[in-house]
Amino acid sequence: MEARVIYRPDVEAESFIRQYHVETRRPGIETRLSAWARDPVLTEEELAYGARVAWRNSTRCIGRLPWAALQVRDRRYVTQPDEIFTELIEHLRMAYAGGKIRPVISVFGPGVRIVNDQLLRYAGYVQADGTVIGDPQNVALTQYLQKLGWAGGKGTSFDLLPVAIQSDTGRTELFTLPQDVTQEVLITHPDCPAIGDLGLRWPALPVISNMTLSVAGQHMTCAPFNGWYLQTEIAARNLADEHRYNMLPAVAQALGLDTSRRRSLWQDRALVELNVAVLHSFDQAGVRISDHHAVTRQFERFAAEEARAGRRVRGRWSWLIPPLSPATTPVWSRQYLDQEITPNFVRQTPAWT
Ligand code: HEM
Ligand code: NRG
Repeated sequence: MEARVIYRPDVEAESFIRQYHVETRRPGIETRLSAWARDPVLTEEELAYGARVAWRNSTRCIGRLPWAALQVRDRRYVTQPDEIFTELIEHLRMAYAGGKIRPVISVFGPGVRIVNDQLLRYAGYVQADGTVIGDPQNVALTQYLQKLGWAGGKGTSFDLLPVAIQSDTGRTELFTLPQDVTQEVLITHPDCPAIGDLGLRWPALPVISNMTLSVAGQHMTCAPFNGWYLQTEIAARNLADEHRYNMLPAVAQALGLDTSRRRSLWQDRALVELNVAVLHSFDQAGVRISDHHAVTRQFERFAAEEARAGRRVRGRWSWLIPPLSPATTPVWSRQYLDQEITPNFVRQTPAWT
């Protein structure tokens, strides 16, 4: 059974409870619906299934094949920032698993949110001349954290930011993650040492912490989740984009390419080698990472499994194709229904706007 685009919480709740019972072949729909009318609280099993379906419904995610294996930590009874922070540390440990990264979501109680868009983010410091040291994408977040009292880091290009947790009193508290849960991978190239000399690095885990989990008409604003990285996210965007770390000129120089004319395709050649370097580095470090050829074939399997279950695959094609060699992947020649349904993850407006 499929969910529909609906907005009334009671309708959404009934729709989800029916979907849960049908998809998991559980009897007793009507009994559960009347119990819900008296006490509209998701059971642990319903919440876990709702979070998994929210991932399954994420139109911009190419990594959805293992949606049913998402580990769900029901922490709805936790609402205090210091207790949430302790749980975040435990989340990171469980998710990293010595490099064998596992997809995990922690669902916290009402009235709280995490200010940071991800748990592991690098500061972006604006210099007097307007240039940025660090990640230009995180300038506003960095300034907001400084306003909240963060003294700033060492001033390197890769200073991890503290985590800000906002409670329903409006108070925001800052926490620094211990080093044993903030693993990073140093980037080296299998046969170009000069690329390793650039000193590039990236966090092992993407932990998205600013999306609301919406299940059965309920909105869980503090529900950080993680999977593992796809190398193009780091190598073709974060380290490569002109408005991010803008490393292609330095990589091209390390490779000894002719950068005097774009027509030499130095940017394209540097881009491929940076992607080779990121995959090589994560593999060497024993940290799980996908590549765009494997993940797009896994997505084909996901689409086939969804079709077999009688469900339409929703997707936003422009997000699903990789930013490197997209036409070499099977997703290139597919079309998907670009439509949002619940359960799902919904973006929040930043705390500083
Ligand atoms: C987006 C890969 C796990 C939910 C994405 C994107 C990629 C990706 C490449 C596009 C990001 C971008 O262009 O900035 C993966 C891989 C996973 C994984 C390789 C490995 C298991 C998950 C999990 C969830 C999830 C566990 C939730 C439970 C989402 C959502 C987006 C997304 C909601 C859209 C984010 C946004 O709008 O900014 N994923 N993902 N993904 N993914 Fe996944
Ligand atoms: N592009 C972002 C991360 C977005 C989500 N990607 C994942 N999600 N792989 C970046 O930090 O580069 N996930 O849950 O695994």
